[in-house]
Amino acid sequence: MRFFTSPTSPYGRMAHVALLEKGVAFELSMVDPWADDAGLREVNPATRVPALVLDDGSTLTETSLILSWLEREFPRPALFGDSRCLQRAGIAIGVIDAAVHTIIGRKTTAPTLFDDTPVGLRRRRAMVEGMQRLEQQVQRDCAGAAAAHAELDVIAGVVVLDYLQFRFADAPWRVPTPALDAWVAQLRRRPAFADTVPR
Ligand SMILES: N[C@@H](CCC(=O)N[C@@H](CS)C(=O)NCC(=O)O)C(=O)O
Repeated sequence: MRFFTSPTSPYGRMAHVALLEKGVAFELSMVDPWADDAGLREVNPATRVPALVLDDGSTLTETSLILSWLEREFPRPALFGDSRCLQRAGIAIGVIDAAVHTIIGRKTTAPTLFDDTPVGLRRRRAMVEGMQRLEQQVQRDCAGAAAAHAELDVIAGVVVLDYLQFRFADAPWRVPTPALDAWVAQLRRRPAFADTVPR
C-alpha cells in the first residue's frame, strides 16, 4: 500500500497514526497538497491528503473512510471504542475541521483576516467550545486515569492538541485542557505520535 500525507495535515496524521498503531506495512509519500502534487492528483482528484492506495489498485480518500477500512481489515488494536470514545473523537475532529477551515480561510480572504469575518468567528467559537466540551468530558468520563489504548479519541485528542499548538500557538482564545493533556500524556510518547508531530 502507498500512503499519501503531508507533514502538517491533521487528517493525514490521524490516518498515519492509525496505520502505525495497527502495524500495517505501507510506503510513505510525503507531499504538499497545496503545491498541486501530480502524483497525489492522479490518485485523488480532490488533490487532498490523506489518500491510501491499496494493493488492489483502488484508492481510499477521506479520513473516516480510511479509518473504517483499516478497522475492518486490521481489527487489532481496535480504533473504535465505546460510544463515549466516539463522542470524544467526534468533538476533537470538529475542532480540527474548524481549525483547518480557518487556515484555508486565511488563504482565500487575505488581506482581510478570515478570523474576523462572521464565518471565521463561528469557526473560532467551534474551536473554543469544542475544546471546552472535550476537556469537560475527559474530566467526567476518564476520572484522572491515563488512557490505556490509542483508540480514536486519544488519536484525535493528541492530533487536535498538537495542531492547535502548531497553528495557533499565541492565540489569546486558546483553552487550557489540563485533564485532556494528562489523559493522553503517556500514550502520546509512542513512536506513532512522536514521529508524526506536525512540522
Ligand atoms: N474531508 C477530508 C479533508 C482532507 C483535507 O482537507 N486535507 C487537506 C490537508 S489538512 C488538504 O489536502 N488540502 C488541500 C486542498 O484542499 O486543496 C478528510 O477527512 O480526509
